[in-house]
Amino acid sequence: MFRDLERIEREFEAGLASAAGDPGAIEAVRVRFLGRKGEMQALLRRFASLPPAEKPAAGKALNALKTRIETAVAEASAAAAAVRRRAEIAAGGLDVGLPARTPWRGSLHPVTRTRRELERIFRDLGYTVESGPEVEDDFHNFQALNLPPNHPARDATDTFYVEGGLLLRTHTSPVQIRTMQARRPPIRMVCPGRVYRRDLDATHLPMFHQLEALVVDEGISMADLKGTIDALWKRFFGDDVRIRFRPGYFPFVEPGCEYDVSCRVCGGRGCRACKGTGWLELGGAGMVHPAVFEAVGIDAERYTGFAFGLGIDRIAMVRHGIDDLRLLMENDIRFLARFPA
Ligand code: 2NM
Repeated sequence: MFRDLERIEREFEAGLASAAGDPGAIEAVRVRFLGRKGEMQALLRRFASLPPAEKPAAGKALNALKTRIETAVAEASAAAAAVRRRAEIAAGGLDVGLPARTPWRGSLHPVTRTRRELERIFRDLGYTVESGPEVEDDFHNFQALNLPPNHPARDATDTFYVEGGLLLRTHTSPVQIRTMQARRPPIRMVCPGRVYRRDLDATHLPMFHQLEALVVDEGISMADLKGTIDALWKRFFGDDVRIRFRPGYFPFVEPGCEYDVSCRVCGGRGCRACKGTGWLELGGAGMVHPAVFEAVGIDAERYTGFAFGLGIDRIAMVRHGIDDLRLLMENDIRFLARFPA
């Protein structure tokens, strides 16, 4: 028995030494000595049939050898694993420089970004940014803007009316009326905000975003209007943009016009975005009607002014190449995440 123990220990030491560094060979050594059909199991079976007097000493030696083998196998496995890991790193197979996953950051809505960009341009030009109520009265939304009592825009099929004879503003112009009532010229202001109309189809939503500009002072002319619109869109789209003005009618201006910018998608050659015309319609403009000044108590003999408007949602779509208005309102995070920062 004891001679066998010594022989097995020698064979184990020799086997483990030749397996060093090779995890597969070390496992084979473990199975050969500690496995169910291994050398130690064979010794244990023989131990059971020893005479009782020999058992204590033999058991002690058997346990010592088993512990010795288990410890040595564990150490050899750990050493082999460490050697292999160092070799993998040296070979470049394990990229310890791989960047961590970046955290989700969130971003501003394209309409918010466009509104802020426009506000920045107007602030730089010396304008104030004003706001006012979205639930308005008839005077500020229609009457002061020279819309007669029977004007179709006042119809309940076009305007949302709420309790108490109030309504949801159909443009941001009532903010300009309120500002002219509260302050004397010179006035240079813009008012961005939500407006509401009873529309719903592929190109119209019942709520959208407008920005209107108003300048009132002595000697303001149509030339100031054209120069300002030109400066705005050159700053927003770049110096290569071209602008054109067409006659247009709005009750609150005289003369009135609509204005277009050369298509940002095709450069003016004609494409789907501009319906082949090479021009994008951006808004209306004009010289403030004397009846508007009269409604707010500004002397129309002394002062003149210009005003113009634009749709922020439409500008955001042109700016970011978005082809469906509904994408701006669904707040689908997969869409919004495409506009970082
Ligand atoms: C537009 C187009 C033309 C406009 C005029 C006024 C006011 F209050 F001064 F009379 N506010 N907004 C105006 C003029 C708005 O947007 C299509």
